[in-house]
Amino acid sequence: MQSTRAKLIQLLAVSREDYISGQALSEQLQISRSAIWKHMKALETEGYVIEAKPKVGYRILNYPNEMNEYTLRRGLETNWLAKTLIHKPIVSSTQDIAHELAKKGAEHGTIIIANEQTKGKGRMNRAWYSKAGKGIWLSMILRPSIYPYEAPQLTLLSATVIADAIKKMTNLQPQIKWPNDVLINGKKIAGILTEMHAEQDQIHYVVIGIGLNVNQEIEDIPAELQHRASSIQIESNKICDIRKIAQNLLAMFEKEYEAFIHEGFSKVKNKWESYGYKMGERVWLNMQNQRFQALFLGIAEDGALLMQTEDEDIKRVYSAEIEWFKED
Ligand code: BT5
Repeated sequence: MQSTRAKLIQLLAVSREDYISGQALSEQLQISRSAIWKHMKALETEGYVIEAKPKVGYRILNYPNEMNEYTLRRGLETNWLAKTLIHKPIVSSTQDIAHELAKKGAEHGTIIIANEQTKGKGRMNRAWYSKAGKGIWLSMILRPSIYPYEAPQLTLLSATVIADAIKKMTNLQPQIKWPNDVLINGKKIAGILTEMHAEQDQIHYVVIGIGLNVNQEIEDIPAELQHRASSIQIESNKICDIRKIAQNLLAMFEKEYEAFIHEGFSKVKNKWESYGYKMGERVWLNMQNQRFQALFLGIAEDGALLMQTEDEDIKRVYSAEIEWFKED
């Protein structure tokens, strides 16, 4: 059951720039006009800026830095992405909800976003810390017409979109650590988890999970991660509007996803390389029980890492443990 307050916000959000009369609100919510006025005052203490025009009605001039379906939708510039948008205050993992919905036939572009995750997931069952109200924790359901082997390219695409959004909205310089981490000043601030349900040559659906640390302070980050994880606020010293970043992220993702589907991976590859962490540097690789140094040249057309070994051989690396943070 939606609370009266939530219904009130919804009615005001739907009428957007137009005023909605106290009479209409009182009829639709079945409460008195003085009760409406009290709710409006309460909303103002929550950070909403409400204009009350005598004899005309009410409208919301500004929303607080709070995420819900209405605040997220307002000002969201997408065509199909987030047409179905589900916001939850608290979930175990947005990935799990996305999988359940996708199995039941949820449409391409469905977004599940939460304020807090109690069991956020990284790759290989690692934990992803998702403190309430401090970041963007979202999953998108996509049904792309690509082959399953091309799906990892969507991870690389997502990383470039996160980096672009950070660059656009802050004065920070993001970098992407292959394959799925976005770093600022060498510390991880975002991670991507791409999971899919597919057959040999057909994708049923992909769920892309994005976790982006926005307003954590250092004490919000678990002690054991503080030396390698960070947030936009820690790095920029500014509190950011999480909702605006989420909206930008979605609008930019939609555009780049369409370009990728129609034009292929090469633009993503170039963009990715412009952000590539340690590109042009030597890194240590552990592969097939061997440890060797190689020069990180960039990524291939299929998203693999291009590594040049001591004997000048160029290897395509799809999975290897890379010692990104080792200096020698
Ligand atoms: C990732 O995994 O980086 C993918 C993270 C995806 C999270 C999103 S949030 C929305 C959606 N719903 C979910 O349940 N998941 C997705 P991986 O590369 O395996 O990195 C995981 C590692 O990052 C952990 O083992 C920690 O070392 C570190 N880590 C955990 N939480 C972090 C955080 N909030 N910020 C930075 N690093 C973190």
